[in-house]
Amino acid sequence: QKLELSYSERAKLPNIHPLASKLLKIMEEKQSNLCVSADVTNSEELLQLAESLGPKICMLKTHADILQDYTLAFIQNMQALAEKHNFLIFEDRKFADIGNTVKRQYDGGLYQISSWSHIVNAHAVPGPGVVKGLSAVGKPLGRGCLLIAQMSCQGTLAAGEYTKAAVQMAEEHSDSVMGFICGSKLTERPEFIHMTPGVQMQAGGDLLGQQYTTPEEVIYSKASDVIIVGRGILAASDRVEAAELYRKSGWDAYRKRVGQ
Ligand code: 5FU
Repeated sequence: QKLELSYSERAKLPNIHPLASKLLKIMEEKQSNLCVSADVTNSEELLQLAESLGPKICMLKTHADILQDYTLAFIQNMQALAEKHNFLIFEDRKFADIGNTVKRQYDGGLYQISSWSHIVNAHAVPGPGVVKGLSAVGKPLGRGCLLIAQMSCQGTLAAGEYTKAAVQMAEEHSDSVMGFICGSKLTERPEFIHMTPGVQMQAGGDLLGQQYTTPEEVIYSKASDVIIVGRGILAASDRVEAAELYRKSGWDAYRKRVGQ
């Protein structure tokens, strides 16, 4: 069996996106391929999560538009915690409009996402314009973008030929696209980061079509790079303990995959 490059070897590849390189270094350093999906509605609670789980994660994923009390002051505290605990912030905004509109949604409005989020994602459905629009804002700021090539939910249309087209779009815009939201590894190019939502310790789902796979399955069997975990951690009675379980499970699966 041919063993894969480690996260730290990939971080040094000559053509890697700078932010992908930074992420891989953080992952190796913190021994964590865990991204927590901090889907809470109160900004104080979000800051507490970032403070307590910060040491265990490589990335924190937000949905700024589910917060009931979003302010730019709060987001500055969030940035400070990302610095302190060395993790990246990923606003799961799922941009999906023409280039000119996503550009304005990315740097404007109430949220001013480009000013604080290291990484954002986009649907491939508009075609390359969406990537170009995001890149016009994000590139000068050193930001990165993920394309949604697959989704975790039942009946998703992001499959088959659509997924292939999304991968091709990423490969043609690798100066701004650093990876994918996906269920499994989609390209042999080790510069791209694969990130997978729909992860819990036990396979299953929720009442609205979400489908769960385990960290071991995602990282070892499907060869993805990062597990994204929301309710698996948020609904636990001890969130720090739960995050540690996911971190360890994801990291053990990675070590098994690269033969370390
Ligand atoms: F692109 C996707 C996807 O395909 N599935 C997802 O679940 C994004 N997500 C997000 O990951 C979703 O919006 C939630 O924020 C998170 C999963 O949360 P869970 O509580 O672990 O199900």
